[in-house]
Order: sequence, then C-alpha cells, then structure tokens
Amino acid sequence: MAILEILKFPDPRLAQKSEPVKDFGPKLEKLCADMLETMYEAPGIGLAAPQVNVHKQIVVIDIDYESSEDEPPVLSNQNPRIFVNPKIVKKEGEILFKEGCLSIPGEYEEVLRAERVTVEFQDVHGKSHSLDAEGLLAVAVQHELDHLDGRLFIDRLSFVKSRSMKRRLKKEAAE
Ligand code: QAP
Ligand code: CO
Repeated sequence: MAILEILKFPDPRLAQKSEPVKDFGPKLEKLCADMLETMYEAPGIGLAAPQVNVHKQIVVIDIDYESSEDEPPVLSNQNPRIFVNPKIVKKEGEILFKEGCLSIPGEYEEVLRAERVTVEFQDVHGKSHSLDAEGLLAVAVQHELDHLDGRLFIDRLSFVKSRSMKRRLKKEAAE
C-alpha cells in the first residue's frame, strides 16, 4: 500500500480526459487500494484516478462518515466503493450541495447536481454493476465522474464566481 501524491489546482493535468480501463488484474487492484489509502489518509470521501496523475476511468468513494457536514470530513465506519469505467445513465431531481475537493483544499462552494443518479460501472475484476444513488452518494458520484472528464466543481459555479475563484487560486499558487 502507498500514499499517492494528489495534484492541486491549477495543475493542467487535472483537465486531462481519462481513458477507459481495459486491463483488469493485480496492477489495477494495487492502484485502487492505494487510491483508497490516499483518500482515507487525506481524509476525503471521494478520489478520482486523474487526481493522482493516473488518467484512467477509476473512482473511489466512501461516504460513511460520522458527519458529512464536517469540513474536512471525519472518518467513521469504512464502506469503500470502487467504480471502474463508470457511466451515469439516469439523472433525476436537483440538489444544492456545498462541495469541496482534495485537489482544491480549503475551498467549499454550493454546486447544483442531480438528486438521484443511476451509475453503471465495472468492479476491479471487470464484472458489470448498476447502482442507484441518492443524496450525498449521488453528489459524490457526479463530482468524481466530472474529474474523469477533466472537470472540477469550480467549473460548475456561476461564470463570475468560477472566474474569480480560479484567478484567486492561480494567484495564491504562484506566490
Ligand atoms: C468530493 O471531496 C465530494 O478542502 C470529495 O481541506 C465533495 O473528499 C463528494 C477535503 C462533496 C461529495 C460531496 C477537502 C479534505 C475533502 C478539503 C472530498 C480539505 C480536506 C474533499
Ligand atoms: Co474532487
């Protein structure tokens, strides 16, 4: 097991699109284990492979925290979920959720998402699954799948808010 380095905004590698996973095997299992360890150590509730500079369609999520309101979240019971080659096939309703991101530490803003999603994905062995998610899990799935398209939650704010936040973060990163 290993803790991986998490890329931080404005690293341009976060904007890269991720490729589908074709090889299922021990290398994929090791990467998923390392991603989970990295997420728990942060601590976070979701991590996408491109955040650790692996541009493959892999996401790990664990929303089972004592209080999801805590920022950063407090870890309680572990319920790791691994999504390989995930696709959202259905979206319903709307939810406004104050999101954060391990690649944008210390920043939290409300983002509008679907309240319920159905996600089709493969597990580490390549077996196909479908999951109906709602609330925090649905938000986490949408946030993490955005990473696979090179998109961050700050790209989903109003134009004015998004631009001013990116300018400030770029300025802070350059200091
Ligand atoms: C994505 O986010 C997410 O700023 C996962 O200083 C966000 O784990 C899923 C974190 C909202 C569902 C709802 C953020 C840790 C963790 C920070 C995270 C920080 C330390 C963010
Ligand atoms: Co994120």
